[in-house]
Amino acid sequence: MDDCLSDPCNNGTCTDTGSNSFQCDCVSGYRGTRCSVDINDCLSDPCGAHGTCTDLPLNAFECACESGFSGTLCEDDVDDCASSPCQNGGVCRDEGQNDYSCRCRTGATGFTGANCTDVRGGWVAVPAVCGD
Ligand SMILES: [Ca+2]
Ligand SMILES: [Ca+2]
Repeated sequence: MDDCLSDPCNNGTCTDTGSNSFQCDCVSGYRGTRCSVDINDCLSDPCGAHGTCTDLPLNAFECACESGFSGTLCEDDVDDCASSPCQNGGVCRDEGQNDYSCRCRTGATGFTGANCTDVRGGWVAVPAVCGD
């Protein structure tokens, strides 16, 4: 009789190989004698150090990225300078995960503070008013 009639291969193609014998040709992503084992696609740690991997059916997985990282494999360090946090002409530099630093403009009317919002020395140069 045809041992493939009962459809024993869950995720594969059955070949009758004789009396009470069959062989399953598994589709990619499954293994086992009846192709019922979903291969864990997270074993190779595809999401890296900044993501958590979830195995999905077939050859698929999903990465949940930790804060500050994005991309399919969480490989992109989010640009923390994108919102232009440095004020008054300060130059922003991305410092990795959820961090940035500002290099503030210095000089007579320089600025300081984390976002270059404080006037250096605590005074503001105002135009002199003449002929009051
Ligand atoms: Ca899988
Ligand atoms: Ca960053």
